[in-house]
Amino acid sequence: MKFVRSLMKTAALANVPKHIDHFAKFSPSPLSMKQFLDFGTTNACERTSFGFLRQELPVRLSNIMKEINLLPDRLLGTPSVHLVQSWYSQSLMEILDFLDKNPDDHRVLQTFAEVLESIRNRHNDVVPTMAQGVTEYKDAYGQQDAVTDHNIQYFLDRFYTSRISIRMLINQHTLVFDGSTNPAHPFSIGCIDSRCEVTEVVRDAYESAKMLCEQYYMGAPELELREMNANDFKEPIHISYIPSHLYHMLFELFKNAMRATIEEHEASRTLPPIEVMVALGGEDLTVKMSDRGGGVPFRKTERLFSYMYSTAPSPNMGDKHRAPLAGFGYGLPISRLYARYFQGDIHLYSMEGYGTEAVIHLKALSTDSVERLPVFNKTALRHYKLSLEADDWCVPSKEPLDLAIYRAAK
Ligand code: P4A
Repeated sequence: MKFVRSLMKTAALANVPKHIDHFAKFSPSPLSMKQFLDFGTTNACERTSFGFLRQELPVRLSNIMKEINLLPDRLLGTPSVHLVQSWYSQSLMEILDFLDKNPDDHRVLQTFAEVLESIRNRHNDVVPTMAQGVTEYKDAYGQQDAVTDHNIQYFLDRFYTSRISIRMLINQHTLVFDGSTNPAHPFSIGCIDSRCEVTEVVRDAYESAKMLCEQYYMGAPELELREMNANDFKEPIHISYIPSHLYHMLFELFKNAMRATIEEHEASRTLPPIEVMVALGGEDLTVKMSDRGGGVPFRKTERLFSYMYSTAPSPNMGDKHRAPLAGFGYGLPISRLYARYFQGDIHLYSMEGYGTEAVIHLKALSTDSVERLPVFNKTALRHYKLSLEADDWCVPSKEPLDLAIYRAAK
């Protein structure tokens, strides 16, 4: 019986490419924060959510699976990437199973929620596993050329964004419809907090980073936190947002700021504080974190967001054996994806010799916070077809030009 079932699974998986081709023809449908909120409150209907997800999840999965297939053969051929691909195929097939199921049957809805949870768990280690593939590729072929570097950056940005969005859909469905409400968080709708107090998240992230920092070094810089709510001077700033996403970004930035501050001021007895300013206007919510950690040269700031330059987190090692505050995992690139996912961004302004300002820009309005999703189309395809052609900017030569060669012959 077990044999027959595994045989049937294998046969079903043989059809995966056909399903991928079909669902990748559709563009993903981005949702706004407001739609997520309405869906979790006024329009909460599990049948509707089921109907949406059994179409939308295959579309999002298939769109990104098309792009995995376009990776360089030497990366596509690594065991890590194969493993990730097999997870995606398996999850796609499990959702397609529900296409002919009746939404009015509550057992169907129950199983669907369970399947979504097991899919989420299956994909828990996608980031370190993919990173492992990139490491294997780097070790085998050395630090690559600028084109490969660009292609891997392009792919992983899209791939991880897609994953963030799929997990967001799964989390909303399973949390909103699990039948329980959390009295401690009356404004929570799934993983969204419709009144997310930004300075509270700043303080939480600071405290966790401070704990790590004190474990590793002997102290930690203080926090100086200010806020400016231009819409209502007396109210603390709150927006509709996913607190865990904001926490992730802030925690990462605090770790970097602390590390830079401590290493820059090792010799002296006092540490300059980390200053955080939170501002709310009509359109933007901005968080600026300033440190006096000495900064990095402008030429190198781009590398802080590069997957190829980062020492990737390893799936076996996890975070346990790494030095705390090691940074340079995928922390910064992925933090920027969280910001961009709802139309925000993260910018780093470093002044070498002084310090760094990290700025998180987010949309203040739930109608402006719309998912930013990759779509597989001809334009995306062209990015992978970029080859090693000559650059259209001159390469500065290290050798001084010998102007004597232009001297007119007598
Ligand atoms: N100066 N400034 C930063 C770093 C240095 C910095 C730094 C040496 C570099 C790598 C790193 C952590 C810190 C900062 C704030 C930032 C980013 C970089 O947000 O002060 O490990 C990844």
